[in-house]
Amino acid sequence: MKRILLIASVILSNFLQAQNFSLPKLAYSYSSLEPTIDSVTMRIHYSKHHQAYISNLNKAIGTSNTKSLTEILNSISTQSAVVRNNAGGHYNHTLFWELLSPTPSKTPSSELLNQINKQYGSLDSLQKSITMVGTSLFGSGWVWLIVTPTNELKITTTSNQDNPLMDLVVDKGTPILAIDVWEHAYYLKYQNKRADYLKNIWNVIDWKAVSDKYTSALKK
Ligand code: MN3
Repeated sequence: MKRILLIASVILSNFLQAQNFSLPKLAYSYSSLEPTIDSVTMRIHYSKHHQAYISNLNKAIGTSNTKSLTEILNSISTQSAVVRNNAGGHYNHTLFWELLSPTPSKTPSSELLNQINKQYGSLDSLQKSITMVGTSLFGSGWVWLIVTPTNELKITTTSNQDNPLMDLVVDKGTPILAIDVWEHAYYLKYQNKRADYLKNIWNVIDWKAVSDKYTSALKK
């Protein structure tokens, strides 16, 4: 009987620990986004910065956490600053990696393109607006394209590692495009020239990935 209880408690504790977080696999190599994003930046950004957010998040939430990352973000106002920074850091980077590709599709789905044309005139003008907004964001943060609760597109920014899923941000919605504008994302190659990084990043943004996120955001 004792043995059965022990086995049951081990199984249960493994189940409860299932919500500790780990680094997602990259779908490409560190060097494959060259020359837009250099290999050293990719390696440090992914294996050091992103890993640090995950390690700090796991440490802060403890082994008894059963909430998903989205659940944590949706109620982030009830969490500590450490959880806010690191849960945001984990979510934001996971999304960012998924949107980059060495062989990106350069055209959105017709569904997304129609909405872009309706609201921004053209894909080119949307990209220019995102570049401009990201360039003028003061300090460290992210520029987003989100789907609002009324299914409109909106370009927004957040500071530090905040994101549009957090209950305490002004512009809430489902992110379909995320661009990291922290200096660690571009400084080795672009130094202080954030605008050049943002102009070039479109070379590796995969509009197929953005479009897929748009379709699932609409279903929510
Ligand atoms: Mn980063």
